[in-house]
Amino acid sequence: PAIEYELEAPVSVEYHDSIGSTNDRARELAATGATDVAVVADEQVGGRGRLERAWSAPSGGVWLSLLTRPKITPARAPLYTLAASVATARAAREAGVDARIKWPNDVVVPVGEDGEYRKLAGILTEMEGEMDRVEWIAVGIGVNANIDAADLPETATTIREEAGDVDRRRFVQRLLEELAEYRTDLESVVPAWRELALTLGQRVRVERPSGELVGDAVDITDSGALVVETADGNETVAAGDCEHLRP
Ligand code: BT5
Repeated sequence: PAIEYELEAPVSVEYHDSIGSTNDRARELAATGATDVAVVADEQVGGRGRLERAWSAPSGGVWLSLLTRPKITPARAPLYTLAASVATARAAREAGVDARIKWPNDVVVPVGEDGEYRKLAGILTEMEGEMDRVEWIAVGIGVNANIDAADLPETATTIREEAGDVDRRRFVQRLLEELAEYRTDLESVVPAWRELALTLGQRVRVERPSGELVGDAVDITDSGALVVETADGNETVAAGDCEHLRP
């Protein structure tokens, strides 16, 4: 198989040369009661973004979903998205890419000084549970690794394009190790996130279920919500789409 590789990981790893979506496979595994499994694929033919968007996932990328059952409330689940973006940005930086994080779920490479960027990776966190307890969480991480940028949407970039190909085995291992560390100390991700954030200090437009918000992104909270300073005071946004505006 194209990507079947042995690695020392803190979880068990299931490999696929080609799959619909690693997040769908993680859901299937969740239904069997499994936990601490990473599903990794060379190619996805039905990759998903947030809100039913399609995610391009040709051969050569790092398409990974980690299924785990942390003892947390759903309110803290967004911290897993931040943890995945920090781990991904750090691994990409070690590969020589100027990776930064755009709230909430994008790892990007800045273009110029205006908060513009190209997208290198995206995170899709899905979960099931009750009000007070997460039953399982599937953290989906899609990294444009050893792929020609021409094979992806125009707004995308790849590790190949920015710095040359990476050893995907080591990259995946690195991601899983860092995610395992946050498992025992989830809050420690917040300061790490701040250091890599491209969004903080930007003028932003945030689309959230209750409507649009324009202001300056000034911080994130302990649970990973974005703090936006508007003419009417500060507002925190737990989830939404965020666009960087020109100053
Ligand atoms: C995301 O959604 O960024 C989450 C992507 C998560 C992908 C991983 S791969 C492993 C796991 N299995 C899955 O099926 N999914 C996860 P969102 O923020 O909604 O961004 C989606 C948008 O990014 C699309 O509408 C496109 O505009 C753009 N896009 C699609 N493919 C891309 C790519 N490979 N690189 C950069 N941008 C892309």
